[in-house]
Amino acid sequence: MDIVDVETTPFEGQKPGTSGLRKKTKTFMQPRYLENFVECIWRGIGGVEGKTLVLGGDGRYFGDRAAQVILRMAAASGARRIIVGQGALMSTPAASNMIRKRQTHGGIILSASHNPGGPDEDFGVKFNTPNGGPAPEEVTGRIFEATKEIRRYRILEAQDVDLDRLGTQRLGDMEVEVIDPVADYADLMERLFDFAAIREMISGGFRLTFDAMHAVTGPYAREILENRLGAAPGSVRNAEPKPDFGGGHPDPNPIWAEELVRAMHAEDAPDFGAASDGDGDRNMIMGPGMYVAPSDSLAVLAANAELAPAYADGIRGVARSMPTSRAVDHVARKKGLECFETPTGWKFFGNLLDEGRVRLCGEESAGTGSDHVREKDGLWAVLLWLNVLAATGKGVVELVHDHWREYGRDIYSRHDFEGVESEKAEALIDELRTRLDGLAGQSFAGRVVEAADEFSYTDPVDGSTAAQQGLRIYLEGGGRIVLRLSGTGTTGATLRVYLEDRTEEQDRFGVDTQEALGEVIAAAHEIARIEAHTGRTEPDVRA
Ligand code: VG1
Ligand code: CO
Repeated sequence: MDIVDVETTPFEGQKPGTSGLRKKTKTFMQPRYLENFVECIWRGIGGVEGKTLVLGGDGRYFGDRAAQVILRMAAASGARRIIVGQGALMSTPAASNMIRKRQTHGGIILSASHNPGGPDEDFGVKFNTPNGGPAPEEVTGRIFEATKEIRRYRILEAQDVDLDRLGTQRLGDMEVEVIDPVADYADLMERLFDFAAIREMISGGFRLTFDAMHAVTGPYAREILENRLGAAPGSVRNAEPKPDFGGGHPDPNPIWAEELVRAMHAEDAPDFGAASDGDGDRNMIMGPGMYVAPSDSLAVLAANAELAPAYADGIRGVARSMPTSRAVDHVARKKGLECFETPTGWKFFGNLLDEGRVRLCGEESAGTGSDHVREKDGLWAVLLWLNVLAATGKGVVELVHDHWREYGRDIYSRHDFEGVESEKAEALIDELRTRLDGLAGQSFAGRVVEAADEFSYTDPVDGSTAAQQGLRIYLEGGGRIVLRLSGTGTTGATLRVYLEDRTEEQDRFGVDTQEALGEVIAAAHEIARIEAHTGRTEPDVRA
């Protein structure tokens, strides 16, 4: 087996976004594109010689090929060992767990998460650091700098490694350890939660359905929900990971998880419904006839986490991304917990979790997690919900309504305008930025602006800063509008408009979210001049 140095030239735009480098699959499949980026990961982390890394992915098209390339490149650059999930599969939270458990130097996850997969869709590469979390901006910055200068990379000429065969093989001087990607993760879940109580609830007739959306969580959910917790066979739907996710978007929101939504609105709806995304780090929670907004889910979990064994001694503090609703803040205030507001993206929770300042975190985009790993974790959220339901004996709807009665309701929705021309989306943000200072006191669609600013963040642990993280407009009466551009898309720009209003009136708890937010939505359109800039009047997704 020969090590070859291949000459290359830089590709433009290999800048990791909110969560890794995401591009069209065909972009990644161009000769040298993936190789350049991987070589730059090695350079960004100070080389890979003698190191042990974890490698996994969400099973999307090209993941198996990319895994072979990464193995040959790691072997050529002197890595000691790669721990890889069988079939190159491993969910993002399971990879985070494996990185921590085996005390490796980090890991690579091949995923574009909730983006669709296939030759004409998206692919992605994420690097996670030794704490199991997404690389912070300092590291991704070094990787990006390297992509601008790269002139050669190193790769081994060799046959494919058999990634279906469990056990350790050699590739050149490197060890490739193929592991069952599910077992360790399932064991971890069993240590965190009261499986006996959940099993008893299920055997007592509690029915659940979990939609894996043909993505990576299928095998995990089958093992945990059906095998270990006794849910009826078939409770996990779309459980077979497919390279194109069965043609769908593996994004657990009411638009893309429509099959689950239908099941949960049927007359004989199960007691609990959930879905997860491509790489298994997101969750959507439903009760019979009810979609639980992720921001509410975070607040409900923060209020009840102590009911699960892992959190019985308290959760110390909580953190939410800035656009996430302030529902969890009310819980924190009442329980005397520290509460942090961070920029979008899980990497910003890492330091707070490492320092033990917070134990629970969440994002409005259906990501919830804790200090058990350093990624958001879809099945973890499902299991914490089940643990809380088992411990309280309440149903989902009752639990949420009780929560609103105690803490008030933060009515919340996110509107996405997808595929907007980048220049137009940027112009909208730039223009609004210049008007922010003058907004206070003005009235739009009947709502008065109380304050407006642009969010920037200083990490309380290491003092690093992140500027321009979204425009915030606070309305009198507790409403809020946030605007930012997505950092995970691959075509044009996605404008995200986050809408929120607050009510403590019990008779408004049952109202339809979009209806209740009518004024705030109208104010957002007026303030940001969405139609004038983008030509759009309606969003593509209301989450
Ligand atoms: C989106 C979400 C963000 C999430 C990120 C990665 O980012 O808004 O909350 O952390 O995706 O999630 P953006 O920049 O498009 O708004 V995942 O499940 O892709 O790892
Ligand atoms: Co994801």
